[in-house]
Amino acid sequence: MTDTGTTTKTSVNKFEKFKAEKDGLAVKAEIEKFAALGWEAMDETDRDHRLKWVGVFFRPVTPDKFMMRMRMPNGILTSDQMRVLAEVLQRYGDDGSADITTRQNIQLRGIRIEDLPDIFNKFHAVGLTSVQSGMDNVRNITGDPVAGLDADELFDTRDLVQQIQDMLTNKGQGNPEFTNLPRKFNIAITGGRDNSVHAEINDLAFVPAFHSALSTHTSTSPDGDAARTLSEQHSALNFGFNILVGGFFSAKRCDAAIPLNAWVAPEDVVAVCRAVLEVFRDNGSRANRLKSRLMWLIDEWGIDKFRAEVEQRLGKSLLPAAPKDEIDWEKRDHLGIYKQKQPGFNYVGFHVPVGRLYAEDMYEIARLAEVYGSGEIRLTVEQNIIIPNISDGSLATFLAEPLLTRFSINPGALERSLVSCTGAQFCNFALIETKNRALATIQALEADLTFTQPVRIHWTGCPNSCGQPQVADIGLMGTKARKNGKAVEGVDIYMGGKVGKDAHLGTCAIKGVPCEDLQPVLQELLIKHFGAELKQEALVEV
Ligand code: SRM
Ligand code: SF4
Repeated sequence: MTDTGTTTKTSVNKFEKFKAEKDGLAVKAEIEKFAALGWEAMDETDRDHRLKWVGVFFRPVTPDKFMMRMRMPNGILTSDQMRVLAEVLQRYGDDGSADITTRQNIQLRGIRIEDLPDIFNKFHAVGLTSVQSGMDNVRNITGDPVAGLDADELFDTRDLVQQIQDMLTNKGQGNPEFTNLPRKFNIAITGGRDNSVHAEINDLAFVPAFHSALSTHTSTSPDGDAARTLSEQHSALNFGFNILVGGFFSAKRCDAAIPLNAWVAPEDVVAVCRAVLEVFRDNGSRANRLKSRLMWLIDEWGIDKFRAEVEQRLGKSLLPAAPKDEIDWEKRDHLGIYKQKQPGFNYVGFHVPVGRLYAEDMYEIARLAEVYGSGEIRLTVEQNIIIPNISDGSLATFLAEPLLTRFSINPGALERSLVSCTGAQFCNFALIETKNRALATIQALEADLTFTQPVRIHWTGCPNSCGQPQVADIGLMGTKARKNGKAVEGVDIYMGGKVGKDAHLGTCAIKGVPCEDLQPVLQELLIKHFGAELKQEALVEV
């Protein structure tokens, strides 16, 4: 699934070799040259790997059409930015499409290498960046999608997420300090109560927690007094974050993040991110890419040593974690109409089937955000969209907009929670086609069954788990199955994933179900475990 590039246990892998020869970010200065050369004449390592440092992904499935992965801090963009993304896609006609990703982000498809200089100029003009969004970099930083809108939130994460991105990317220009990590790295930060970001599946996550022990804490660091001063500035509230580390999915191993046993005030979050990344950058394994994610380093050192190294980089000791975090709500999906904390205003979440968008949809979303809201658009990790700041007075007209008949604010019980990775249409790791199959499957199930609750079904095309099957009620992971002695497209079925408060990962419950036999298997699981019932018409057919 994953090209490990491993040579021997002690030597560095092939990815490390090409990174040492030339830093990935170096391609930023060569875009004009690549555009003139064309994809076929380019150096293959630049094309297939280094271009990912500027968010440009060679797709072997469609070699002349690249994918571009943006950065959308906290999943927020403006209508102007959405329009520019639409404009880029529009020139590719039927070849151009976009996907909302499982990290609150947007990917564009159909991109031709000769257009890159123009595309980067357009991005720059509206403050968009795609830098450091692939390969051994920190991915899009996720935050609560209703940050600043939700009356029950404990902290508005928007500014912190932007600050972390600015630190990592030198305000979108690219930052060589963090362009050669041993492997990819995920960061999430939430100030809401429902763990909307899936904190547990990030290498580094910050979850809200009040600390009562600030006044009694004795710092052991040499400059403990300085630390105390900063923390005490915040002690009027004692609000901050407990830190989780090491969560990740990979083909070899999946683990939920574990507590660092550390609490941090909001003003120290950026410095903690920097410290953790420096420790990972300088100590993470560069031998075997299957064992390079942060958790492997934590395993090797133990959590106490890891924490001590982070504190050393930080230059002060961290307070112990608050005894309890404030994630005490079930996860919300934000679809529908909700009052904002700003009186007289609402946010409306609508469902984008499997996250797929086309240029005309994006223009329309930008228009709706401007006409009815403040021009702001938000994305969720469920691959859906929220338009905030719609006044009470304009809500009814907004809800009558034709786009909402396709992108429903109240979709069916399976449709509303459906998530899917890219799959075989564009991804060469895929073992199965996902997005179209995911939609067809739930449409057939919804036709035959009635539901009393939404059921979260996640599809992922291979064990890399981009579609997060382990967080789902029912997770479907592409595999090769056998039927009548032949290899056919199939899935392993995961069950038991729990999100929101007390989140935990699901595990594989049934292996190797051929996709063509999946429908009755899912129907049975939905009836047995999720209270679904056969409709009268379906009973008659049986
Ligand atoms: Fe992913 C690699 C798509 C979220 C784990 N992922 C890939 C590549 C780049 C492989 C490739 O070159 O084809 C896929 C690009 C396909 C394409 O054309 O779109 C890809 N990953 C995606 C997206 C688009 C899935 C989606 O449809 O939403 C998500 C983009 C997020 C973003 O905006 O940055 C995406 N990937 C994830 C997640 C979920 C998450 O972050 O919550 C995971 C599991 C969590 C994690 O990383 O711990 C994930 N992707 C992987 C892995 C396995 C990593 C590992 O340690 O082994 C790979 C393979 C690799 O890195 O070697 C991978
Ligand atoms: Fe591609 Fe999906 Fe596998 Fe990720 S999980 S690598 S998007 S097929």
